[in-house]
Amino acid sequence: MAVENTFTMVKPDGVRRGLVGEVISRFEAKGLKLERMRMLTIDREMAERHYGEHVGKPFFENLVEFITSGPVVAMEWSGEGAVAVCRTLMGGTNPAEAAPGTIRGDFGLVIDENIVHGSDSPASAERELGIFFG
Ligand code: IDP
Ligand code: MG
Repeated sequence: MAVENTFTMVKPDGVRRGLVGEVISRFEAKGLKLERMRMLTIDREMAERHYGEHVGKPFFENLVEFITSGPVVAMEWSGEGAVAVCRTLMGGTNPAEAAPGTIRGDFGLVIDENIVHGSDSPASAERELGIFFG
């Protein structure tokens, strides 16, 4: 395993609920290093770029509506195997099924509002870091 950089984001529901500190604390406690952080509100064009793989899926319109509904906190983290480690700490996509002890498992209930985003591969991380920090 090598040192990787990955992209994560506290989504608008997580910001609204005051979970930014909780998410950062969990990543920091694991030993990951916060490299860059930025608060912004995503517009439709940026949402379509970020979620390009989901264009045309039945939930896509809802997803764009949701992700543009308020500010997000975008972050870059580094560490050994950071991409997979962040995904593990986040838990499964559907919070109703995500394991207790994970961010989604502990704080979420429905798939539409699952608190955090994390890149799913080093290639996605590079692409997404380019969108948010390029
Ligand atoms: P991930 O966030 O765990 O990587 P993806 O499959 O990449 O999951 O989906 C991106 C986001 O789209 C999810 O985090 C969730 O917010 C939303 N999403 C995915 N599948 C569904 C669905 O079946 N219904 C509603 N929203 C969904
Ligand atoms: Mg994904």
